[in-house]
Amino acid sequence: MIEIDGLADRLDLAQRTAADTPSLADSHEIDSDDAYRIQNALIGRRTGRGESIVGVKLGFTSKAKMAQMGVSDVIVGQLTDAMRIEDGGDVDLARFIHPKIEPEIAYRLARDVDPDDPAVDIVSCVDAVAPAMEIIDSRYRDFRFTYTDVVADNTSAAGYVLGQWQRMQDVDNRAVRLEVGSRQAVGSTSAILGNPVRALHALVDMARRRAMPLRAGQVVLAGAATAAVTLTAEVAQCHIAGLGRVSVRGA
Ligand code: OOG
Repeated sequence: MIEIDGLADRLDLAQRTAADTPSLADSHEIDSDDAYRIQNALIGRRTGRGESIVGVKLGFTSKAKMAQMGVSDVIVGQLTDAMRIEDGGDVDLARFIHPKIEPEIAYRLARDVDPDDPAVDIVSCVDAVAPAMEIIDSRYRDFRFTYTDVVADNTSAAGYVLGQWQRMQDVDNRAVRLEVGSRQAVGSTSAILGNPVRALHALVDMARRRAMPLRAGQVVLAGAATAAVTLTAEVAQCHIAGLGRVSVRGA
């Protein structure tokens, strides 16, 4: 039997104290179901402290990310209100262990989505799309983890920032540029599963398998379009052609 609560406590403490922890896989045999149970227990600790769930995020939806991290299957994590950073705002780097930042597309759900309904059309439930960035901060030592480790660790989710919402539209094949100080990563939105809209379909699939509710008003981060860049005490900004720009400043 895996100690779901004990492992969730270990990851929760690592996040709250910004102190890394060894990979769970070094000492435990964890399967995907256990990993999502640990993730839910971890989120339960956050909601128990008054945070609310405001959305979901997908990970490993691009080849660049799969190659960077050596993992090759889509994962899903949960976003809470405490992870939100205002566009143009400062982000205190001392909160994190070894933060990185990624350029993303965000979708907004205008209606609840029932993943068990075989006729569900998630795209028709989305009313807006925005340029976004996600801060990831693996709680594992040296950012080294297995697939089940990263799922248990809420897919490294640590922070997110949203630009201006735009009407829902096809955002395939848009140039993406992430700059952190003088470092940059460039790519295209089509790096996200061939078209970021596919991330929405992948999400319905995951939500069905994991009994994960998808509610009106929630944000969906579709996954990084490029490899992640280390976040330092500089301005990080992301530009997506036709959608606009979003920024934060590491402080
Ligand atoms: C896991 C999170 C990956 C993405 O967009 O692919 C992710 C990690 O690399 O630590 O969020």
